[in-house]
Amino acid sequence: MVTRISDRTVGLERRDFLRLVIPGAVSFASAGAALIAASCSSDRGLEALTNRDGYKRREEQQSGETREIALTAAVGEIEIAPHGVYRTWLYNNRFPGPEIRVKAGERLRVSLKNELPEGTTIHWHGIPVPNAMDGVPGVTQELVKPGESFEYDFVADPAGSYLYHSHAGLQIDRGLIAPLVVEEKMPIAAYDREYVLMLDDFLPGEPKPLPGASGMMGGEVPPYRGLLINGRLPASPAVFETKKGERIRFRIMNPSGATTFRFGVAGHKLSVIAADGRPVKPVLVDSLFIGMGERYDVIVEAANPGAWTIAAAAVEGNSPPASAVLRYTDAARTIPEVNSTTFGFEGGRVLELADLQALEPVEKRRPDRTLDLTLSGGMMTSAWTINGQAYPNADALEVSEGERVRVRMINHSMMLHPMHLHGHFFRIGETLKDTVVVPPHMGRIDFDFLADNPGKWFFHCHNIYHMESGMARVFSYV
Ligand SMILES: [Cu+2]
Repeated sequence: MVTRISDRTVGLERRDFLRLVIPGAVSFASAGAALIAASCSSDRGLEALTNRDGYKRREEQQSGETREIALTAAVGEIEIAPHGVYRTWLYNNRFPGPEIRVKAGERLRVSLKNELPEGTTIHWHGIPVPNAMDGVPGVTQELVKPGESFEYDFVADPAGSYLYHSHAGLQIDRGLIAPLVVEEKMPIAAYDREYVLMLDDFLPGEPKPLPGASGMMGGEVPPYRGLLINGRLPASPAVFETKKGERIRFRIMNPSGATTFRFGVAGHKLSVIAADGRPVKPVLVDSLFIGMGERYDVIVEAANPGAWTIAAAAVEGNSPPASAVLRYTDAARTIPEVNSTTFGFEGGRVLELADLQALEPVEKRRPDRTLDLTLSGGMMTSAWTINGQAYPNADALEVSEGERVRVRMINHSMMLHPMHLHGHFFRIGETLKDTVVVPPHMGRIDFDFLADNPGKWFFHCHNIYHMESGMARVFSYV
């Protein structure tokens, strides 16, 4: 069965996605024995990157100023051209929310004031914060009620591309999403200018839980009205300027509610330099897949003057691709001619997980504990489950401090699941990430993490509709 899953001009089919993603996953699983055999005695690696000694250690790691930031979550209006003006929920009346940008080691004190009609929280996606700062209602804090405030306080470390967003219910699909950039003290690559690209799906009005599906897709997709880059539909695209000879760093982030994208820049290659904030050995590709919650940093060499489409096409669902424009300052035209060849998705090299090799040392010691997790749901039921249980009616995943935990996931459903672990980076293959897409139809992904940041850590599918319907657990070690 081959299902057409996105705009025809992109020519991406589910079959292609499976082919591209599964080989990497299989090689990680089968490489397990070799990894154990090759385990070394060094503990640097993960420990150097993660929050081994908890909050006290991180306080000591503050090496810069303290930044005080005020965020108000409130009802506001956004214009989504050409559709019109919508009332939605926003941080500081901006969509996407205001970028927070700090240097590694700076302390962030963010005061959140809730002027929404419902409770909310903020999660600092990807940063191994102290547990009490993690922003998961019912797990690490109570909902911040309407009219109340909460202060988040943590050291922004390590450097990388992150997100911040609401972790209450389906509020991500209201507009409560924003980029969080922690700049390196020493840049991981040379570049002349930088742009942040927020890939999103556009849902007017109130997000509602989805019913179970009985159709071929094995799961519902919300009634999105289009796909966005930096809050703009293709009819009114964001334009990113460059000059011939420049190197551009794009921080590509996917804070969307339920959309995995294939991303590319027509006429240009992408040199991938970081995955989920962690620097990797540069890999030159033509396009990449980015699931909900994932981030990739890429360098694009501006060597092909003109105006070019930056495209992000949905892997599931039927919305036409999101797009923006890369425009050389002396280009005659502002808007590229859109046709089937301008996306650059035909053929070419697509980033695979197995291509990613961390620049930092990664620990490969034998795990102390292995957990097998089966991801299911979507057929004849609205529940999405892990080992048959739908959160919050689900057991905690018990681990102990200091353990190396291996998580082996298999996806019995027909939709992909971007699984996100709070509070830690995990090792997958030769790299470190915090979110990884488990492919549909028996896709397998294994990862290892070091239980070095005590607390109750949410682990969940970052498709918020799956999360809200049960695909979540809590790793607990306190
Ligand atoms: Cu999911």
